[in-house]
Amino acid sequence: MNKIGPAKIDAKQLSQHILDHISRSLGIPVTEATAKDYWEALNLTVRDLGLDGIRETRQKEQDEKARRLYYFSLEFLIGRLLGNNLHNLGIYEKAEQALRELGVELTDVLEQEYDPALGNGGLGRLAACFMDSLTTLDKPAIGYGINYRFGLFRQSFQNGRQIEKPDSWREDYNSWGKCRTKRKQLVRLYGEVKNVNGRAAWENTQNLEGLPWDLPITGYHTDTVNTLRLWESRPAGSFDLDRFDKGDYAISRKIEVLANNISKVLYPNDEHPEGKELRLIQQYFFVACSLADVIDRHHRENEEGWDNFAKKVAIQLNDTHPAIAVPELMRVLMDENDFGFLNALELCRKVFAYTNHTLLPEALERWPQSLIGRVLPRHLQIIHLINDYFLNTEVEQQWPGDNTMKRRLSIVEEPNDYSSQPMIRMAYLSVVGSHKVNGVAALHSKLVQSNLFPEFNTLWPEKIINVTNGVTPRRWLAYCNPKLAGLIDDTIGNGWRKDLDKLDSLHVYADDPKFQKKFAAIKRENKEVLATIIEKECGFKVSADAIFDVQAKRLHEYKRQQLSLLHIMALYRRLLANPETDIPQRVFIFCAKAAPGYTLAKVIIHAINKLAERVNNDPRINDKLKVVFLPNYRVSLAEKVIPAADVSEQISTAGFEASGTGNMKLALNGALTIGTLDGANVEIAEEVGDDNIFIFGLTVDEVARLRHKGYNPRDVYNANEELRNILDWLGSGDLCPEDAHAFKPLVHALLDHGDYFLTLADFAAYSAAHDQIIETWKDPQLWWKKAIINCASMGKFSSDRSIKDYCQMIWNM
Ligand code: 26Q
Repeated sequence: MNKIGPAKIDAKQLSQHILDHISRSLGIPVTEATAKDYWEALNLTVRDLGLDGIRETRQKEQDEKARRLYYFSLEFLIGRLLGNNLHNLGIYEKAEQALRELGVELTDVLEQEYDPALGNGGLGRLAACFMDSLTTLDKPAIGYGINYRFGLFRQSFQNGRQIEKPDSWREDYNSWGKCRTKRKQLVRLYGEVKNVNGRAAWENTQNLEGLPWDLPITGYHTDTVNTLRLWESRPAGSFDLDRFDKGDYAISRKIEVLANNISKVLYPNDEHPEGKELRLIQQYFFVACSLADVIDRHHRENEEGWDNFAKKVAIQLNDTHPAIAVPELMRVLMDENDFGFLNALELCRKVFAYTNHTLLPEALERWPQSLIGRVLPRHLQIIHLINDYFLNTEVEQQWPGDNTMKRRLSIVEEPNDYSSQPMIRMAYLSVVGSHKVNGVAALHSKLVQSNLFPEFNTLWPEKIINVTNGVTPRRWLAYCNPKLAGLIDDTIGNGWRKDLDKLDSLHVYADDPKFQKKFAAIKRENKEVLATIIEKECGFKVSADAIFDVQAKRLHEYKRQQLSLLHIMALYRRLLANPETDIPQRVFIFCAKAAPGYTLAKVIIHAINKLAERVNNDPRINDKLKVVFLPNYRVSLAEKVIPAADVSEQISTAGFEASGTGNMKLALNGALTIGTLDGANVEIAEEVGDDNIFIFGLTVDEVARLRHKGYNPRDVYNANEELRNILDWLGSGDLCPEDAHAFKPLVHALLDHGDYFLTLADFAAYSAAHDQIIETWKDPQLWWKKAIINCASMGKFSSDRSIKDYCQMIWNM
């Protein structure tokens, strides 16, 4: 297509491009084009604009020679792209007009797009928000990840139980990304390390290749276009092997099968990540391709070669999933480029930084040493080199002769009660190989310093820092809630899209009855839209007059969906006991996928669904209470649920939720939070003020004290009659007569296995907080005032602010 920048393109030209793509790219007569075909044609048009933008951005960057950020992440939960891209490029209305002239509605066309589920949840979505912000702030950045053939499973329910189906999102998708065959990379696995003239040579490897797929990342009202480069694995074709040692080039059947499988499926975030060989290979595959690509590009763009590598390259490791990048860069430097060990380590420590997203000890990645030794023999050697230097020089200097400290800090964990073989601690490898380590909310970072890595924090007091997460206001307000965005534009102008602190000036309208009325009316319209979706998905009606209480996040015991379950059971019983009580109608809306192997999480889903069935069909409670479990939570569903929420449930056990980002999106859209002092809730409370949030439950310190004292859930059970009745009911089989034992594991976890997440301990406080919500709801002026204050106070939680923090404190950009 002829190059015309998005700013100058008009509706006529757009429709011409669409028609061209229908006949030439899709090869069908326009008369036969379906909505899906129009989507594809418009998407190709926008992709062309984006690819032009990438080229121009690269040229500009080369002229300016700035440092570039490379975001290494196994997940990018990007959501649907077309509508967002049209908005960013400022051609949404033009596209609307162009399609209308062709007799098609843009909104229908946008609904045709498959929502790619290339991530599990928060960590993956954060990566996507960060790409949006980097681009909007004109920061040179490339995101690197995997082009999975199957994203996170599709969820449905059968008799209330979760069913998983493969998410084959790329099938009949012609315009997804642009394959850059020229930039393919060779990846080696297995083999052995030989000493050739005093140099390590990794030989007899099994080889495959990585093909890059590029996706243009547009920013809001800027010409900058960044790249998301996702790798697909395939058997090695004809490759120029001169660059490599003469590895055995015969492609065995086994490596061919492996090569076809590496990028096949996204791993779900399991309760206990098992050391699966394919997952390790996946991690190495994408790291090896990405690093080689970074290095190739650097040498293309810089005559100085390695001399200014660290000045030009910043790599962010999104959790430990890409941690193998540390020994991989060491290997390239030492074995392929004549670097000595110390110089190589020094360079790594200038380039890498690591973000930690979890405090759950069992969620920290550890790989059996024997597995790494077999798959990546040279990397295991290098890990040992790093560890030896770290322990014998750096730790020794700080704690001379202290072997306990060396054992505690070792990257290699010796066999112990939990594992019979040495394990490689990927988090320690990441800390040792990086110049900065960050947590994702103030409280979390403090706990990373004091509980997770206290010795590292003593050794390197400047290394562990905080960068509080954020969300992009373009997708999570402007795009998903156009009516509220419009009201805000009309009231304070549209500058908030690029500077979310501007929302602050909405505070003066919090008490304004006219503004409140408009704000409330928009919320109601959004609730009507969601009610229609609920009816379609679940087959029953809910009233938009009810309080929409939303808990949307992955299912995990620490997030405590089971606490809501118990509370709703209590509400239902109270209603049955007093059917005439004058309380507002409530709809509890759950969205959550459980990892397929996480049995108890699935029991909780099953129990919520069975309770919903009972409550929703009981005429005695006069529709006062409804329970909805929307299947298959994903970005495009979040875009409908979040604008419609009145109440945001953020009720994790204090000290377990690193940050949360749904909490930010919901408050930004005017929901009031009921939450514990955990993760970013603490900072949300600081911003909105204690009067405008419903905080309840044990704090981190109280949790520690209670555990220390000895917590016995039976004591709570015995002391609280209502709770006793509920748990007995849950265990009785009454909610699930066809399988009376179905919920026993949950009751056991709560009563007999110590209630590790302190659900019962927080039950009464949670219930009391809900009572306050009810009281507030009864006073609409008060409610809408608080809702407006919530929205107005979210400036801090823009991912633009997060990215500026990273640029300043970590990336030096
Ligand atoms: C690990 C090994 C094997 C297979 C899968 C995994 C795996 C995959 C995904 C482990 C963890 C994840 C995802 C974690 C995650 O989403 N964490 C969330 O990150 C958000 C962004 O920082 C925080 O807001 C949340 O608090 C945190 O739970």
